Formats: sequence, C-alpha cells, structure tokens
Amino acid sequence: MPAEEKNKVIYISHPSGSSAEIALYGATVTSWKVDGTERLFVSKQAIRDGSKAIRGGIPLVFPIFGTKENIQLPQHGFARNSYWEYVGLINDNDDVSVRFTLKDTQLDQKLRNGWPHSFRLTYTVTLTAKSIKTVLGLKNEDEDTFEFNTLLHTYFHAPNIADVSVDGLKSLSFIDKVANGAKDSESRDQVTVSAEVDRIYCNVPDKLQVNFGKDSSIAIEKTGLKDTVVWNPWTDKAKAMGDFGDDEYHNMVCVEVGSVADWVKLGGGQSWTGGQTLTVL
Ligand code: TA6
Repeated sequence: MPAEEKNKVIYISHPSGSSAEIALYGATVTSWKVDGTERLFVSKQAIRDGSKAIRGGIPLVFPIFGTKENIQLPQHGFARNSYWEYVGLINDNDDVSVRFTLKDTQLDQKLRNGWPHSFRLTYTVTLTAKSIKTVLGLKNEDEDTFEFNTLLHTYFHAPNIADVSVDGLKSLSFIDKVANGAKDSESRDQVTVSAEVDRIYCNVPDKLQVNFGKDSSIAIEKTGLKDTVVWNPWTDKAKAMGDFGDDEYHNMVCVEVGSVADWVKLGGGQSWTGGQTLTVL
C-alpha cells in the first residue's frame, strides 16, 4: 500500500452535523462527534505512524483477546494493527455507511503463520444523527472450522471519570483481571470507577448504558457478542503506557463489547457477524 495511503483517514459526515473518522490503519474509528461534541477518547500521545495500535477510538480485537499461550500473535491479535482496504461509501440515504475489508492475504507471513486460516473480515461503519453502528462480518474461507475471539475496544471520552457509571451489569458474573482472573459477580446497579478496573463481564444482555454525569449518556446495543469488558488503567497502568498520558485516565472509560470469555467456533465456509450501535441519549 503506498505510503500516503497508509495514513489515510476516511471522514464521513451526516446531514444532521454528526461526523466520524476512520483510519485505514486498523479500520479504527478515531472520532465520533454528535452535536459538535467528541464522544470517543483518543490519547494525546497515541502513536499514528502505523507502528502500534492507535490508543483510543474503537480498535478492533481479532482473532484473539489478550495473548494466548499457543498462538504467536501480538496482544489482541492483528486486526487493529493492519492496513484495511477501503471499499467505499455503500449508501448515502439518511444514514451514511462506509465499508472496509481485511483478508488473510493482506497480512505479513509472520502473522499468517501465527493464525494460519483463510478469512475475510468486512467492517461497516454507519453514521446517523445521534448514533454510530459498527458491525464486523467474518467469512471462514477455509474448509475446516476455526475459532476466534473478537471485541470492539471502545474508548469513551469522559469529562470526569468520577461521574461515570455503567448500567446493565448487575448480578452478572465477571472475570477480574485486576485480581488475577478471580471470578465474582456484580452486586451494583451502576458500575463506577475509582481505581484500576479490568473486568470481563460474561453473558451480558445486549443493552447497556454509559452515563457521564450532567444528563449525558450513551446507549450501547450489541448484537452477536456475548461479553463486555470494562477497563480503566488508573494511575499506575496509565504511567506504564508510553502512548497514554499519566492523567488521561480521568477522561476515559473503555466499555468493550465482544466475545472473549470463550472461543467462537466458525465452520468452514460459514459466516459470522457481530457489532454495536452507540446512541447519544
Ligand atoms: O480490554 C482491556 C485490556 O485487555 C486491558 O487488560 C489492557 O491491556 C487494555 O486491554 C489495553 O491493551 P493494549 O494492548 O491496547 O495496551
């Protein structure tokens, strides 16, 4: 892909004034504005030269979540740090949709050796006045079944983390990565953040809501994805990330819909789809 293409960002706008930007690198949504306000968080120290995943927006996690012992792939897989092909504007009625694809043949050999399967990923981003819908389609182009994880690693901008709460997780079981993977269940009606949080909530209902205080909320409606991760690095982990400001944890929360607690199996020649719709309330 020519150098100037590599840094390409697709900019879309809606007649209502909402807008979004998607970097070809990782097909990462790097901006989503509604009513003139940026709803996503991208670190001021995010690296945008293609040397690592963009720290913020909506990075795509595929085909693994985290790292896996017997799979030689970077953390969270290769989707978020590969250059996707821009297919184009697929319709421009009242909604504005753009599409991207990633095929195994676009990957370097080391990655293909790490996960030796033929596949085609299709990613569609649809903008309306108050929402953005991001849907991933996967075709297994092998004859044999393969298994994968996937997740939309959404970084929401928060004016103040102290005002953030997440509705819809009560009584769900979760894996607490801050407590070395201990299993627990959520007792709170609203999940709030006042320390490092890194939890995989399992078998989560499809409707969640993130509240940012002062009557500002975003509804999340997921499809085809079982779990939801809630993450904030807080002080120590923030300091440990070179592409994240030491104090930026005050202004972000990750609420990430995905299927990561278990492998998703996909038969040869079969297709799978999953995604989310984020709506400003
Ligand atoms: O989704 C939460 C998480 O898995 C955290 O454990 C933390 O590692 C975060 O992702 C960011 O990972 P990254 O590889 O982007 O630094």
